[in-house]
Amino acid sequence: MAESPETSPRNAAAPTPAIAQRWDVFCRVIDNHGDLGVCLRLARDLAARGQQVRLWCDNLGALTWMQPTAIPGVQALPWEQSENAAPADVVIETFGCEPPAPYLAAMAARCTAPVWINLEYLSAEDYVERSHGLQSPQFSGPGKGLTKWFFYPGFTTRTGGLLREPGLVDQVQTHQDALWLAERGWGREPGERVLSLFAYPQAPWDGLLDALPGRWRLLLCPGAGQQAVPPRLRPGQRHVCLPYLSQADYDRLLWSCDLNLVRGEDSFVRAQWAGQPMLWQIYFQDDGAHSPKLGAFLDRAWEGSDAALRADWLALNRAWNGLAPWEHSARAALDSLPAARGQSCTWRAKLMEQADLVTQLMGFALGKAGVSS
Ligand code: TRH
Repeated sequence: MAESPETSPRNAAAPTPAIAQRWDVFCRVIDNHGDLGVCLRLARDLAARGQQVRLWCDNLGALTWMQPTAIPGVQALPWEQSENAAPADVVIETFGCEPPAPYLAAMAARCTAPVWINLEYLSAEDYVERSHGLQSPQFSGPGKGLTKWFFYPGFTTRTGGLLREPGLVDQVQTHQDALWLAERGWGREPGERVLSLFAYPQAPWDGLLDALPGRWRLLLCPGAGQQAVPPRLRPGQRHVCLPYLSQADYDRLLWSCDLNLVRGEDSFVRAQWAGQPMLWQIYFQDDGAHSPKLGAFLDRAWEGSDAALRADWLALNRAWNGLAPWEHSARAALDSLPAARGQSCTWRAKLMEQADLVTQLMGFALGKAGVSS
């Protein structure tokens, strides 16, 4: 990874702390790209603020497209090499991936224990505010004597916030979408709208394509959509199959489209910073836990909006997640894109009221230093 555009002077404007800290971020890739996506974004943001970051991951393959250039201050390293590494000052265990036992033992052996933080998955559900910042003293195992702290991202000021690098929304608002799309051959024809589609295989493709009003250009991100959508296109719809883009370019895609269909966690958050109407296909969970998780987010994001608009967009999100039929209300939502865009911008402004996740995480870590042993 060479220097990436994110570390341009614009983002380097964030105040660099007086004492650069050493951070170890641990990442296990489960089955998609979000685990590494979140960890990469975290590492990049920390480094842009003067921190030294080692990103330990068991599958770094996706970095070739996600981050094809180096980031100053970030080392992406194979998970197994961490077993012989001297622990950093702050250890971020993401999504409960548990660092290797030798590393934990080395943490416990340090005269001043590192701050050990478990960065949890993002949710809008109420339990997040109750759980954020709790501690878990370790009474056994290689980390015996250490304290692990739980850090929950979230959408309210009583959570750890969302990843949002300094200057991001300014960049969104000054982005030249038509030019960016046209330069890549992905632009709109007169009277046509453009959407990005990043979805899981179980998406209800026909329901969506039937619900899209008028003429659309569908920019299909890699994944199931590139096989499922082209043979199903309705009159007035055309598509482009995109390659995997860097995280930076994927952001610009989201900023450029009239509607973004996103999934999982990281693209879901990035679509909210884009301020465009979005549909979220939540990561499916066998126990059905994804349904209340989706509902909790929709309730927050559409709170205070016009009742009919809110009902339509909740119906559309639930239909897109296979949790409700494609009724008139779901289809009506896509006839109200200008109003939905207004709500997206209102929601983004509300989210801007909370401190971003890295600002909070750095403060949290500094506050726990020396407290964790
Ligand atoms: O790939 P995902 O479905 O990842 C999921 C979720 O994170 C989920 O919460 C987690 O439990 C599961 O993995 C294991 O969706 P997500 O979170 O949007 O991650 C995709 C990443 O890939 C994100 O950082 C955006 C990035 N990306 C690019 O950089 N370029 C691209 O072209 C595309 C389509 C995505």
